[in-house]
Amino acid sequence: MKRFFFYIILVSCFHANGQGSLKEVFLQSKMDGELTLFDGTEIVFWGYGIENQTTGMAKISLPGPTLRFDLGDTARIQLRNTSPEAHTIHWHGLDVDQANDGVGHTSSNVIPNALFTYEFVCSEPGTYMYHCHVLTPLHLAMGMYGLVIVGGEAPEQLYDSTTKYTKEFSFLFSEMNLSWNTNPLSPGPFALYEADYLMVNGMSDQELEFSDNTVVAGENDTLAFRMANIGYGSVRAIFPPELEVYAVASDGRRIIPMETNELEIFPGERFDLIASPLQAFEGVITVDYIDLRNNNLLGSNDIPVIVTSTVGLTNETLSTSSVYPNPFTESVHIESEQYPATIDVLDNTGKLLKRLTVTSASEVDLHDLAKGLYSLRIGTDIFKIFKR
Ligand SMILES: [Cu+2]
Repeated sequence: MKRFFFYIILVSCFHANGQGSLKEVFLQSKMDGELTLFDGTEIVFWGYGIENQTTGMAKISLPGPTLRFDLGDTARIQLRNTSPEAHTIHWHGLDVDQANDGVGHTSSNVIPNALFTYEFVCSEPGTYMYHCHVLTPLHLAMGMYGLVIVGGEAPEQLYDSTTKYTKEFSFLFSEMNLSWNTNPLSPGPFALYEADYLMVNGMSDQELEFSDNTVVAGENDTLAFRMANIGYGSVRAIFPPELEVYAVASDGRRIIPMETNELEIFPGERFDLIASPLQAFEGVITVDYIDLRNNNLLGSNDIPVIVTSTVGLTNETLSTSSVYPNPFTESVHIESEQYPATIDVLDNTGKLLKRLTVTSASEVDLHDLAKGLYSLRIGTDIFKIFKR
């Protein structure tokens, strides 16, 4: 009897693709988002948020939460529509069947107060998107989108062992039309759409500086960039010369690795990239937004890139001082070659912010510093440190 049940379980596992597990996500669609843009403009947005299973509440974000699955997982997404209009989730680029595809007029609209369950097997690694497919131009521009990531064959692999990385960064490019967001119930002709705000993960301009979207890495790291464009214009990512960048996949499928320093990403496209720093440096990935109706440059965003030197952190023959973790959030652990040691904390312009003396290896509290890049001077050693 026992053996019989074991057999049944085995069969049902294989049915769900053999290796993966069931991963459930509880989302709500709502139309009550409020956001202050980088220039102080206040807007309303619509979107998706994770439903708290204790309180039943959800708070939506722009973009929506990134949904992450392992290869082979069965993804089960429960969408509860707590807004006054119908919505769906379309799984952009994922291999799902018609009933789960979230195109309102060919599968199912999720009407107000309804709960709809989407289910599919994550059969291919890669970077995908999700968005509402009801009155798509408007609902999408109002903020109803997010990223879906399906992990590779093993952790820290985009696809397989040829696409290993040590740090991963995701960038979802989008736009926002101010008049639609101010007056979404009478947006006017869709053809008159204008991209007034250009975004990276929902942020623009100076918001990107020292945000969680900053690329912070050591010079020995291998970086994975997942880039996706959900805007109506195309996006051109221009990489700093100190990064060697290869596109390894397009739209969730492997391509012959292509070295790139400027990558154009059209609406709906995704690219997976592997980047290796050639040296320690500070620079930016410039993102240009292009209006496809006339090829005009609409504007740009800069994603900061800070690659710190690992000399002194790992190579004990060069220095016996060390500072970790880097990046840090509250405090850093400091070890010096000799004690007592004077430690200077300098800002990015070289201005002395703090001086302290330690008599042994110490945990130094730096919680009062703002997010950003600093220098730590310990004797003759200088460390670039980054506060998240
Ligand atoms: Cu919608």
